[in-house]
Amino acid sequence: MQQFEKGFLVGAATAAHQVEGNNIHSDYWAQEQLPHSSFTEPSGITCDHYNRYEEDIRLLAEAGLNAYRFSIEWARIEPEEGQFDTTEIEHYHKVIACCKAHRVEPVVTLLHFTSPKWLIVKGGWEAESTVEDFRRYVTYVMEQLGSQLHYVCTINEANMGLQLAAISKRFRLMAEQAAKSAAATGKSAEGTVQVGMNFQKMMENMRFAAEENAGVFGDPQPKIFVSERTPQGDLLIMRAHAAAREVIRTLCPHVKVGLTLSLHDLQAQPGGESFAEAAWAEEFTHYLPYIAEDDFLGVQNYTRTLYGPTGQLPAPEGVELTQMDYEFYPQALENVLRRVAEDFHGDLIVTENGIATADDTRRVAFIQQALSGVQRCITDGLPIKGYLHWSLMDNFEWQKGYSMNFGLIAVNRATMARTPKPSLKVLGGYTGV
Ligand code: GCO
Repeated sequence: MQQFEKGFLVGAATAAHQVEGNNIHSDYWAQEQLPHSSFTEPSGITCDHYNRYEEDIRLLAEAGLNAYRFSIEWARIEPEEGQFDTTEIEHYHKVIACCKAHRVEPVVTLLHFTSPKWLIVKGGWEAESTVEDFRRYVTYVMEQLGSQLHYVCTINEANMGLQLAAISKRFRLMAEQAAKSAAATGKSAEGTVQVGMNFQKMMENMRFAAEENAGVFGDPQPKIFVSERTPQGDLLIMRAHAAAREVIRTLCPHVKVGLTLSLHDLQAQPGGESFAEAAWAEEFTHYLPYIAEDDFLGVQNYTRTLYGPTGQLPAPEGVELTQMDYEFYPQALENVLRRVAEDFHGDLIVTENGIATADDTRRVAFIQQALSGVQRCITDGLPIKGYLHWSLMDNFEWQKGYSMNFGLIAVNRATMARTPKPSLKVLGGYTGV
């Protein structure tokens, strides 16, 4: 094993809603409570990280990691439109101070999927007004916290909505076919999107859920961040990103700013080239004009996707699948980094990469193979500045609830006791000194 150079960020990532607990003013919280929710269970207190962040950051630091990526929860900071909660800002002040006390670099994400419920009632991520609402929130956060930060991700997986639109379309077709042939094909569709989704459950509940959503949000299909995105909504997100970047550059010129993208290693088999090209254009290339001025791009990769003459293919027969039904394929990260660097010329930070498995020895193998790839890229001159593993701890995997084990630390759901897994120490061993 070869260590990274001193200064390279070796860390782990979380997102507020997945670990903090009791995110009661958020859109997700509201959706989790609906009688016909697509969530297998509500988030509840999740990992109680809101109260236990000191222990979690200490465990991260003790294992040798030097960076922690976490998100600020907009719904906590601005629970009602225009009303900022100073006690919540104070909370994040303390989290950042705790990182610094442990010589851990905080990498902050301003929006990681969840939004305040009021924003969605106003039309959410398809409404014009969201750009200015986001600007106001970002201004407040940067005024309060910006002086203590060096790295800020504006929006997590800005491309997720388009990916969902594509997969939902495919899933609907598959579900129709499956209904005809009575074959259950839902599982493999979920395995092709890098976020916990229950498409089968969503389809079954659709009609009831629409009524319930209309009751809560005034819209049978509320436009949350992780909704099927229209092309206009996609542009709106780019404008929200640009607004945030402008605020950050003005208030905190010392901060490096970027967004993150969910990127698959798209591989074409003979005849699948045009499908793979089109998918890459949608997933990555068409964002280039909007991110060209960013300081860095956050690369988030978990697996590869194969294309054949008829389009996307399932994982090959007999390969190892993770709990998420992704193919175990840690080489994907290197391929994605090399491909991205052809067109994006700022720094690269791996802001997520990981594996859902109950067998930590597979996580160790995944990390070792993924990091060998990162190191080969660095040797070839790619400007990669950090690797932040998903995730610091087992947590709330969105609609899939607590069934996925992405963590470097296990969390006992009854007692909330933390147990570092061997993989935590293995990752910490890569930190340069
Ligand atoms: C993201 C995420 C994370 C997920 C992770 C595993 O940033 O994409 O969806 O929040 O938990 O990708 O699916």
